[in-house]
Amino acid sequence: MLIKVRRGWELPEAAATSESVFVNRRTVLQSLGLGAIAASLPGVHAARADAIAYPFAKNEKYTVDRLITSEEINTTYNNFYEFGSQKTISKAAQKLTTKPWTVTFDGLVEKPITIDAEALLAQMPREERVYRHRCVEAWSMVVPWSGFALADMVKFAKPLGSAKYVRFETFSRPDEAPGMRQFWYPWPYIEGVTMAEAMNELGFMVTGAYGKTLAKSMGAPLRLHLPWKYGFKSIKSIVKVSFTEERPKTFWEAIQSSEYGFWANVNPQVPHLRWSQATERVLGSDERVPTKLFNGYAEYVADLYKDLAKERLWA
Ligand SMILES: Nc1nc2c(c(=O)[nH]1)N[C@H]1C(S)=C(S)[C@@H](COP(=O)(O)O)O[C@H]1N2
Ligand SMILES: [Mo]
Repeated sequence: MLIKVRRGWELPEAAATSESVFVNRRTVLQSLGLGAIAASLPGVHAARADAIAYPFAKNEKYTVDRLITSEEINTTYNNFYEFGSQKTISKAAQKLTTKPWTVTFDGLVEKPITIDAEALLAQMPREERVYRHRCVEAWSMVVPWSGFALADMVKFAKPLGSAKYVRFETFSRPDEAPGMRQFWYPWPYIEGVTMAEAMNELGFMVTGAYGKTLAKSMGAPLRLHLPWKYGFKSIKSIVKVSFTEERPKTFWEAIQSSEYGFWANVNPQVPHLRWSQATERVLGSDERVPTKLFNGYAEYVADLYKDLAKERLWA
């Protein structure tokens, strides 16, 4: 068996990654068995669904000219209303049972599918991507996500030509998630994108971060990340993906549609009712930096919106 150490895991990482992440990654590598390394190489699929090993090979196409936010901050400063409306839900989130976990694909598809989350991961081309992550509350992070392209998952689901939107749904477990007992919220958490947005190369299904399985507070075992949109679009702990003809009504739209629209693309020139979006607080530093149009991803996504000028594309 040929064991090849991929440059993407190591050398370029030293330049872009904070010290703690770099050290952690090396430790993970050292603790991997040979089979585990083979399983994480692109194109080599593990025979058993539970044999998927981290880290995944880094996709060097997506780089960010800022330091990666520390794992400590990312796992303990969260928005996850199922566990409470404060940032400090990390401990409460440990109650979530993430194994076994199934995901259902339904609606306008050739045939509905329910599949174990790990079996799904085993079938997808796996990679690591470093993305900017920008909340509408005007804080931001840089996160090394692991997972697979949303577009690949859409192809796996085999949607019909009549599908116009993808609707995502989070688990419903008030017994494990105390925030869900707050009946005035429109549970479960719902998000959605157009088919064109879902097929854009940037959309990413996240199963891990920092070279290992995703922390529960960050939306294990499977969440979405759309780096050009405000963070609330990036729905966590997904159990259902439906293809629809009608635009899904999202969780935040149901709460306050005047503040949280369907599109929610990052735009520094369009303030939210409560927060200016011109600059952002970089978590883990004293810095406040200018926010970029589409969060810095305009070259990838601006075309998606060129015929939609009459829509409320921002905030
Ligand atoms: N199911 C679910 N998904 C969610 C949320 C939530 O409360 N519940 N919060 C959203 C918001 S507002 C943001 S900013 C991001 C936060 O992700 P993070 O905690 O990993 O930074 O998750 C989004 N996804
Ligand atoms: Mo957010």
